[in-house]
Amino acid sequence: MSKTLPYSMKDVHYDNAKFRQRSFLKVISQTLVNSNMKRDCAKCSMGKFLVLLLFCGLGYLMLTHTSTTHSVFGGQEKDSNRLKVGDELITDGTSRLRRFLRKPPRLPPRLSPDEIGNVNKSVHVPGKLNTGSKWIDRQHSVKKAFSHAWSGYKNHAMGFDELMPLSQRGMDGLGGLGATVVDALDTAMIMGLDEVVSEAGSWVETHLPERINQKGQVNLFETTIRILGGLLSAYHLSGGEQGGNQTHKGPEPIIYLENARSLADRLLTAFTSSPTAIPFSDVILRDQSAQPAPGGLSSTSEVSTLQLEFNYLSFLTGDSKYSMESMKVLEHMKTLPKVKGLVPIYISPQSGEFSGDTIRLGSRGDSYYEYLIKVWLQNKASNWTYLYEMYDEAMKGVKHLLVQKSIPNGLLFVGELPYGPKGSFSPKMDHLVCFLPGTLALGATKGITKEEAIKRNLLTLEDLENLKLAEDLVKTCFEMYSVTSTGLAPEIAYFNIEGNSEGGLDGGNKSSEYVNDISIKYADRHNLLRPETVESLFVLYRITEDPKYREWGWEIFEAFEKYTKVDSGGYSSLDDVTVIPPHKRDKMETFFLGETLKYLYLLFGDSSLIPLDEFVFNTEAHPFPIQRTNKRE
Ligand code: DMJ
Repeated sequence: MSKTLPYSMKDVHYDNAKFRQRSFLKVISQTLVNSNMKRDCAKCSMGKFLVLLLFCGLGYLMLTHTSTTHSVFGGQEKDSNRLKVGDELITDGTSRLRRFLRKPPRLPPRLSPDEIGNVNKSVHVPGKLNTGSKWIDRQHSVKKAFSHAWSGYKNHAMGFDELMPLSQRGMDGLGGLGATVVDALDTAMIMGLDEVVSEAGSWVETHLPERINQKGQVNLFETTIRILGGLLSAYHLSGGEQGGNQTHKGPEPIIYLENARSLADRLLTAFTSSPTAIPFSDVILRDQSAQPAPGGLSSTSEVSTLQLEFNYLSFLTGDSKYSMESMKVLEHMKTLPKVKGLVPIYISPQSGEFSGDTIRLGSRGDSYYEYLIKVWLQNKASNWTYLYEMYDEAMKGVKHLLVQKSIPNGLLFVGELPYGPKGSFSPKMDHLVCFLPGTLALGATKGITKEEAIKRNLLTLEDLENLKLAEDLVKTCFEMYSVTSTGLAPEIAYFNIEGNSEGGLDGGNKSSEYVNDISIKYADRHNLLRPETVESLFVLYRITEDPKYREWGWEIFEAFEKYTKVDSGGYSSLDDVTVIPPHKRDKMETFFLGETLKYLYLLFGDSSLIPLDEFVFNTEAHPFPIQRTNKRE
């Protein structure tokens, strides 16, 4: 494994002083230098000397003048300031002068040439992103796709977890709680599809309570992110928090909250029956009991991807038990040994320790990293700074240990350490890892636009580095689609690196610039309609406002339309994305309606719809409002 940083500041050319917060004295001295005062000083006349004196006097007055300034991140204040986004400091003139005299000059967040271009454009006009009928039309196409997916499900599989679009029937792969109904519900609300909301909502009201009481084994994580998460966001979006002022068709919002609570009361047994803070992986709903997965271990990502949902439920009900139990997991994980913030993908509910050495941001690891920053963002009022610190350290670990560049054309990617930090590096990247660009961008600006964050001087150099990494990685994720014949990504890609070419097929699109950088193994050629890349495109678009992310999203959407649409209703997974026509697989995952189409719809729509500084999306794309106050106590 290369010891040099594959991704480092050498790739970021920040060299623009334009946005520095400069001291007034510096402004004056630089003005003098720029106007050749230095060169002319030798022959300085008395008049010029007086002008110089005047400038100095003015400078002193400005320095000592009392004023309100925004806190600034950077230099020595970086760590303590990082957590104070938006705070304002009142400084008095004397202390300001003292600071100026004592401290070395604070490093400004410098800007790359690209950034200079962006920032120099005219001031951001709200809504300017969303003009143009092209995007309205494209957003409408996504809505039509959702209706087509829903109609297939409704006609052939209503009440089952998933649609089998080819055989036109349903299957229960997630425990039988009607997962597609609940996963799709808030997407329909966001799209304003009243009829779907009404159909899905009535099903929840009529059937879900009984299912929750009577069904058997369910996975704690899947049930939390899809069902509990879907119910909670439906409650919010239907106006539940406005005291029954219903904003959508369907049942009274309280129905969603009651179901959420009844389900969560059962899911809690996974926590309470474990001998440690780490919950068991499965719950038997009708028995209200829990059990470990076969083999005894839980996935790291699964036990650490429950907190947004349980916290929000505590907030809504005023009952702290949900939040308390789920947060014990993260509080415990804080104490465990890590490798530069990175963690193994298994953990034991029996011992509470990590198990094995495998480190990756793909399956079983992914949303651990996502929830560290999102739970912190959701609960700023709780001051859980340890979460931000864990996230920050982990992202440094990612950059040092997992990010490399492919050959011959230099795509940045996130690989794996299957045998821990002392073992060899694997250039394997699951499509699941493509959540990371979005998470990195969100962690950098905390949901506001990059332009706004720069204007308010809120970004540390680390934030800018993470944002740059996010932009590079989302390009790689997009290229994982572009290199294939179908324009759809495989489940797993391998990147060719110096001294390690894994072998495998190329994607089949010979005209792609990166066809020699990416290999696909025979067993990994399938596509499950996953959302991670369009999720990151959506977040990157909202944050950078760069229209290329919308164009990339549109290309992906068109490929889904072309190759996965089933005439009789629904969309199918594919067996092989490298051949045309691809063989269809008889399954439509619930997250195609819950996540993939929702993110595409939001990507093409107005940025005031579910703003990223006011909502946090759970890992299944269910948006919860960010809590400004904490009702847990
Ligand atoms: C979803 O259930 C969630 O996004 C989860 O975090 C990862 N896997 C699927 C989508 O690919």
